[in-house]
Amino acid sequence: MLWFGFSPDYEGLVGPVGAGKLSFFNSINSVFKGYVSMQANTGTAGTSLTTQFRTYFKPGINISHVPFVLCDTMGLEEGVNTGLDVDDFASILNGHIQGIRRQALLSTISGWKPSVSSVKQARILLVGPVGAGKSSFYNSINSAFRGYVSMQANTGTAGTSLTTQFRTYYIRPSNNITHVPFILCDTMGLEDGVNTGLDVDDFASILKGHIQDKYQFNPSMPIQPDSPHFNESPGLKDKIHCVVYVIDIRVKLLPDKIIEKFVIFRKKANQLGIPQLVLLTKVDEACPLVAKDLKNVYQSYYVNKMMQEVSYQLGVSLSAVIPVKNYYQELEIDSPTDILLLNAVVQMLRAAEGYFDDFYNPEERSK
Ligand SMILES: Nc1nc2c(ncn2[C@@H]2O[C@H](COP(=O)(O)OP(=O)(O)OP(=O)(O)O)[C@@H](O)[C@H]2O)c(=O)[nH]1
Ligand SMILES: [Mg+2]
Repeated sequence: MLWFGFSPDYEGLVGPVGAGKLSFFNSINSVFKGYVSMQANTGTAGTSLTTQFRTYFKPGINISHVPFVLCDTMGLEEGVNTGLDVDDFASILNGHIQGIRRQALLSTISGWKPSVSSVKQARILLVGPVGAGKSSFYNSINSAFRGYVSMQANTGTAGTSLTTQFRTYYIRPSNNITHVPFILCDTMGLEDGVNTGLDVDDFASILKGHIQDKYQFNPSMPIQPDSPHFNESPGLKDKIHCVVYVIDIRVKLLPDKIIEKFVIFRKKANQLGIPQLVLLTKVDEACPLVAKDLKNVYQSYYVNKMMQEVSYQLGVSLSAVIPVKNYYQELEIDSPTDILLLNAVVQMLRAAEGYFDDFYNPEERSK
């Protein structure tokens, strides 16, 4: 049996039929679980019993993060056109077989923790124009973690913002993931008029951790300190650690009034030292190439042009602009969508890490 280690996150098992690749996975899994586990099918069948490419990782009871993924393949056979093919082998190495990338991203996210011990989860704030896809992004991330499409937050189009409350959404740990190290905060949409949509004072209060879950926004008046949803003395864990501006890729030119609001928001977030990213949603509707196959997203001229446009309009670097497609009508999750969504979360956690670095104190390091 050959053992290929090709990144800290993945280990690939490749070898002749019946060499013991799956039994090896079962054995490693048993060591982690503390009892003998036979999750993967093993046995002898003449030709390879494993006919699928599979990725496995599972934290045990006392272990919250397993820092590798075991990837199992079909057995090698002597003949031509039998057993694992050399082209498929190359595709696996290059990460083209989607399961690996998705599992690796999930593993990276679940293994992440803030470098400040008093904070267990990064608070990520979603802001952006009405209908940009803020609530859908939460639903989509929740779906990617659950493994099926979930539509917990209300989404849709209503002229003015459908979301009128401040919501802090936790993602429930599932079978493979024991800890989800971030919280997504959803807000009312931005509108171009005065006294409509999310107000800049409320935005500043959210950043500082003053506004609590389920606060009902009032566009004509910001939150008052006597509100039951006002937290007078927020800790570091209640503050926002990363701001994400959510923008619909199909909007070629943002209205001037929205740009003006973004400029004020950016200034506030900069003053508080909070990293900021841009999420470009609805890439599935950006151009026919991407509509046909989401994997073409970084090859699309139109997507790239819009990424540059938004980076220029909002004054953020191009590397801070992340394209995604949300789940909005699908009944099942799919790997290319999950990969873009989970990659966006990884970028957000890396940005939040920069925020925590400012509070880094070797004495108070996260254990
Ligand atoms: N094609 C496509 N449609 C999307 C995508 N994301 C969201 N939508 C649609 O866009 C509409 C608005 O999405 P929401 O998630 O409600 O937008 P929001 O930013 O929360 O809007 P407000 O709460 O009103 O400010 C919904 O009808 C979604 O179905 C996407 O990635 N692709
Ligand atoms: Mg919403």
